[in-house]
Amino acid sequence: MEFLSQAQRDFYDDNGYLVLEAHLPRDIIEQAHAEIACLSEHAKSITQSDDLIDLEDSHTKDEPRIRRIKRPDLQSAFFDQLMRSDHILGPARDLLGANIRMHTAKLNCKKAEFGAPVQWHQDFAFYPHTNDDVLAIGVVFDDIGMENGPLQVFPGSHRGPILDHHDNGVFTGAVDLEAAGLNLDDAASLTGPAGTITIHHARTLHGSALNRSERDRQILFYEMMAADAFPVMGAMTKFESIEDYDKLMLCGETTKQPRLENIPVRIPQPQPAKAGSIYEIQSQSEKPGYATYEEVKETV
Ligand SMILES: O=C(O)CCC(=O)C(=O)O
Repeated sequence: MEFLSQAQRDFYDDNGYLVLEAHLPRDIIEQAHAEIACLSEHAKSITQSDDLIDLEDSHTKDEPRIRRIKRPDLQSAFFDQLMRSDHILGPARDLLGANIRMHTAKLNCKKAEFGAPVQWHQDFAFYPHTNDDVLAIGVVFDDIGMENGPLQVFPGSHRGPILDHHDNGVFTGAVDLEAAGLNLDDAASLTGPAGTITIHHARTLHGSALNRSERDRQILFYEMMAADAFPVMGAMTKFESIEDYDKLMLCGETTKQPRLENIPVRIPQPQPAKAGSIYEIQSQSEKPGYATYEEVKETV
């Protein structure tokens, strides 16, 4: 083990998630906030989500409301370097081995006063792979408590099935907890101060509520996998060619030999009419889930 203790590794194996409190130094958090402010400027010039930014439904140019900064690693050298640093790859190597490829990166802003929920889902339902050495590392840039929409996970769900993420025969990326026999009270809430990192397995069922508080909850998710995990046909993994796929390597050696494991998989197809960010995909789900701003705005 390079960074994690055996107890932390065992906890991750048993529960499908791990929290490393106050893992990043203060100066990185301060710099991250400055970068986010810079990348957010673009929202003032757009009225619809584009390749750089996903907007809340309530967004206007005068009152910009950013839901997600897309591919912060491509928009900012700082976020690219952070992804490649030992702060992130140290724990990742302990869980995935020496050879790691990135999947994607996204900064979910969940801004104060009604940053959107992310409905319950398993990442593996969006991007099934030949083995499940696949995870997401969340870098927490604001203090997170119960009031500002912490990431919530069902411990041990990474060992269970891939649940139904379809509505009316179309992939809509959300799970109905009750239909799955689950109770919200059994979920763990991943709270902690700015600088904390969360790690969740791609099969772990997770989501997060509307941010009803006056404090932002910004988390940057770096998704990655063992280099020998290859996407199964129909997965929402994007790359143009095998050469491009190899450019996604974060450390170690690439391979052309997928490791095949006997794991549960579902195919996220057909895609819904509005394919885009998870927020757009899940907006087409009819399943019950976390309350949205549209549902609560009359009461606040
Ligand atoms: O922002 C969150 O709380 C959850 C993020 C997530 O699961 C996703 O973007 O796929």
